Amino acid sequence: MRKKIVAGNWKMNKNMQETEALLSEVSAKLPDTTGTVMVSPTFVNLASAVNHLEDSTIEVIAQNMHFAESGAYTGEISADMLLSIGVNTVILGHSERRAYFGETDEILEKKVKAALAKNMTVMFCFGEELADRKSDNHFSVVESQLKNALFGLDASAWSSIILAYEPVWAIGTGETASPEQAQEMHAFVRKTIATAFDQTIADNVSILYGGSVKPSNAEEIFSKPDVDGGLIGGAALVADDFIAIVKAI
Ligand code: G2H
Repeated sequence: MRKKIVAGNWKMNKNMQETEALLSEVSAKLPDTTGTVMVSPTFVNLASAVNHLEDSTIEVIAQNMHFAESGAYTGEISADMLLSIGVNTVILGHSERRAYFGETDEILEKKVKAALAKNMTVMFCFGEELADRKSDNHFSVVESQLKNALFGLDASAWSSIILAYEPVWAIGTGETASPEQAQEMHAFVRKTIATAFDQTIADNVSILYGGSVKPSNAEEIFSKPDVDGGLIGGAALVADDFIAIVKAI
C-alpha cells in the first residue's frame, strides 16, 4: 500500500549547529502521524543527523549520490557511503540537479539503477518547466522523464520508488501548482505507470507534490486523491512551518 510522506529537502542550507538546532526543534514538536516524515540535510551533516534522530521516527535521506561504486570522482558520494552511515533513501533527479549540474535522464537512469542495486529507496523527482506548460507539452515532458529514467526497471523495483512531481515553475518561486493541477498530473502519472507496468504498481507508488508547499496550502494539496504528501523546500527550514505541513497529511 502506498504511504503518506512529508519530506524536507533542505538543499544547501544550514551549517552543523543550525542543523542540530532545527532537528531538535522538529523532533521535539513532531506530532503523532500515520505518515512518514523525512529530512534531508546536506551531506556533511547527514551522519550527525542520523545519530541525532536515533530515537526518532524521522528518517534521514540524502539529496543526491553518484552512480559509480567508488573511484576517482572528486567531490562525489556513493551509495555505500550513504548506507554506511545509516541513510538508505536518496533523492534523485531534482530539477536543480538537472538544471545546474547537467543531470540528464541518461545519468539519472544510471543513478536510479545504482541505488536500487544497493537496496536503497529512490525518491525520484520530475516535472516540467514553465515553457512546457505554456506550450501544453507538460504531460509529454513528464512522460518522457519517467520513461527515460524508470521504465527500463523491473516491475519489482517499484516497491523501492517514491515519486515527486515538482513543476519547475513552482519551485522556490512562491508560485504553487493549484491542487487541481497537481491532481491532474499525479493521476496522469499513475495512468502512465499502469500502462507501462500494471495497475497494482501504479496504485501502490507514493507520488509527492513539491513546489512552494507551505502551511497555508498543504492541506488542500494533500487532500487530492492521487497526492500522497509533499517534498518541501523552503518551508522545511522553519520548524513550525514544517510541523504544520506534517499535520496536514
Ligand atoms: C522544490 C521544493 C522542494 P520549495 O524544490 O524540493 O522546494 O518548496 O522551496 O519550492
